[in-house]
Amino acid sequence: MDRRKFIKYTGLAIPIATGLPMGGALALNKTNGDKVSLELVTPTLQNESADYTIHIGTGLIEVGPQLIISTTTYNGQFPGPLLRFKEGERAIVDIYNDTNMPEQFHWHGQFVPVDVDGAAEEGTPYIPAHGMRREIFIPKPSGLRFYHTHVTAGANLAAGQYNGEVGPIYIEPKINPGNYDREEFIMLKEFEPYFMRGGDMAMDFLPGKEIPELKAMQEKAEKESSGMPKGYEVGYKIFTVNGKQLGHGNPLKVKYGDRILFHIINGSGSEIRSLALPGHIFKVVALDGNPVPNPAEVPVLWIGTAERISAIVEMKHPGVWIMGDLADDDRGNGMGMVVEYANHKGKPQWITPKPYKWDYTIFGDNSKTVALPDETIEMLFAKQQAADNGFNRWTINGAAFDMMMAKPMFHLKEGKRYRLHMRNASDDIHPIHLHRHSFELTKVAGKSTSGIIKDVAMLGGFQEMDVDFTANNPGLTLFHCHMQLHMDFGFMALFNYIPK
Ligand SMILES: [Cu+2]
Repeated sequence: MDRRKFIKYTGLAIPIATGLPMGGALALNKTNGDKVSLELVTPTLQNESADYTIHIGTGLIEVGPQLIISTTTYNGQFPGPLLRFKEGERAIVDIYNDTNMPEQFHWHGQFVPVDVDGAAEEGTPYIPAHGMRREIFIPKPSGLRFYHTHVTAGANLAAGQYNGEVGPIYIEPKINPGNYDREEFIMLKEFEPYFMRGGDMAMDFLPGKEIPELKAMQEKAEKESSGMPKGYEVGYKIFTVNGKQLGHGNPLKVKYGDRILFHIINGSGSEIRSLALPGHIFKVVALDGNPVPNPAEVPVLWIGTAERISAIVEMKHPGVWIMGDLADDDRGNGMGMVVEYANHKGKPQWITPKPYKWDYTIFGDNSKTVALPDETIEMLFAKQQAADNGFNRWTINGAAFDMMMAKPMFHLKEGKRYRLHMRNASDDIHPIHLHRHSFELTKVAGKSTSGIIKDVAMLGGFQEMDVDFTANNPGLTLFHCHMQLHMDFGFMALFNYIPK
């Protein structure tokens, strides 16, 4: 580390450190959210080496036969390298930005301080173009997490999460139930984006009925803007699993009776994905890396942008199969991988599964009544069709997020429990995401549930959802739809912590 960078780092740490009482060392061992920033001050030797080094840069990746694309990657590969951490054990990661643009490196789903989180809206410093940052933090909670860029792309399809800046993280739990033979990490990702008018994404796989009042709101807005064309949406030409189109990657070789734990990440900038493996079922054991109260078996997975699913598949249907997306076009353009049983050869088979509704609550404990929160925060999401240079503008409680002002809209008191009562007055599905905290699903499409802990959840068109969380990680906290196109055009809000 050069002298200037070292000073920058200690410049951050010293004021906190000098404020520590003599007994502060005890606090360093605590891993509850509110003590996390103290961990930053643990002395690091100037020459202490990093656990991982990441280089952000433009590179070429081979996604198909004779098909090489240029995109921004981590360490020249897609997906970025798998980072394994141990829960609660301090980690050091050096991030070098070898591009010409400032970068944000977001630790998605972790309880980290603002300085590390990787969101400029919260105040995380940028990693300067051709500069670096050393980040020191306590990885948590355990389970499947991931990292991705967090810069605004706007109308630039070469920026943000439209490119290859996504990689998996696994934080080893202190106790591992280990009821499987091996793990496979699966990253779903599209490339070669383009703009089109109107979308083609499946919208009918979530349960629940549309709420007439919410539908009427959109219809009223549409009437007021009649004559406007539909806003731009993003489509893709290339679809990959772990950076390879179907048939180009190595087949997943399995034996009869293998129990494989799939860790699946939707690394898309804007798409919702589905996944099926003909003749097999998925036993969902964790959502967004967090074990579910009721591991249930399902024929199909639906995974919103930035969601993760950990599911065990018992290999009991010999053959050569395609594990792929239900959308024929997307699978045809690469969204799938071959699963090949030992001693079986031939053309991989695909069988379209029956339509299946994706209901989060089947994984929950639906017998308990969740305690009332200290406060309920009302949120209404709406679309202003093509209102921003042909792009849809998105609002939360009537306001599109203003990147320049970055003014907190919602206020939290540390230790209190909050319910977000979210209502979607648009026909789009929104994978909503809260930074630096996890939330518990408490009501989805009219059904109460408990015990499902997530950091992203899909809110259906004209539907409602309640999620509860405890304000236990002070500092600015970003809330947004995880679709790049929605968050960049208004669908964001900041929470701040205020004195009790
Ligand atoms: Cu959205």
